[in-house]
Amino acid sequence: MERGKVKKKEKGKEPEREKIRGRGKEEKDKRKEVEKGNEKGKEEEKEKEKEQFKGKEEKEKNNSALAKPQLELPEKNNHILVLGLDGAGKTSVLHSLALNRVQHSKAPTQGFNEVCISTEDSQMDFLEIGGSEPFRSYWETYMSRGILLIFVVDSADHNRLPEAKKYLHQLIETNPFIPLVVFANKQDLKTAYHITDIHEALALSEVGNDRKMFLFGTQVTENGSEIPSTMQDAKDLIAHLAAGMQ
Ligand SMILES: Nc1nc2c(ncn2[C@@H]2O[C@H](COP(=O)(O)OP(=O)(O)O)[C@@H](O)[C@H]2O)c(=O)[nH]1
Ligand SMILES: [Mg+2]
Repeated sequence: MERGKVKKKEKGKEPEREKIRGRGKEEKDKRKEVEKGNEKGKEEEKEKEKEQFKGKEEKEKNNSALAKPQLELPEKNNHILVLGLDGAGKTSVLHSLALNRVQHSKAPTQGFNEVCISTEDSQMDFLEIGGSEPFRSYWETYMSRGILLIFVVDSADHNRLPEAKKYLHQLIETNPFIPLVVFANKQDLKTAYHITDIHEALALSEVGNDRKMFLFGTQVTENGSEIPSTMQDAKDLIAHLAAGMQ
């Protein structure tokens, strides 16, 4: 496993913003912007109601079949891809990285979730693709255009680790050089596997000698608290890797 030496930035120095564009049919108007600070209250309540309603609609739609959903597909290249099985914590991790504050996701991602993180000296365009069955068919499509793969696993979901491993290896086979950053998430849970076990369960020693690979133990715990230092380190590393791939 390779560890990158990345200069640590001063936390909280530059204001960061993220833009989130839900791309599912129902998600278009869902979330426009997540910003640090106060713009909560009433707006948030309204959004919550909307989300609940949309979630219901999506559920009904998806129950009918596992067919490819009708989605507006992101066209941009050079994305940092955020993939992994549903429920692993992709959205939570991504939003926490964007805000430097823990932010639990409120609903499963139905389709695409684009998040742009701008810092003083760089801009990173993340693309999360929903991890449930109907959306996995899009993963490979975006692999060839991605510059970095962040693969998130639920370290406590032991039963699904073989499935996660299968998808991960299928994905990286399609792009032999894309750097890989694995987040062994939910380390706060008592039953979570340690990162050395995750390394083994995902057969990370087999990802190829020509590929840069990094593994982080992550956790998204109390809403609003500062992200753990490992997540800050991961964010710095991702910025460094992404800059090298542009
Ligand atoms: N305990 C714990 N729960 C988490 C963590 N990360 C995410 N979750 C929860 O796991 C569920 C799925 O998270 P989400 O980010 O939507 O997963 P996604 O489907 O991969 O995007 C949500 O209820 C989150 O609050 C974590 O590190 N620890
Ligand atoms: Mg999600």
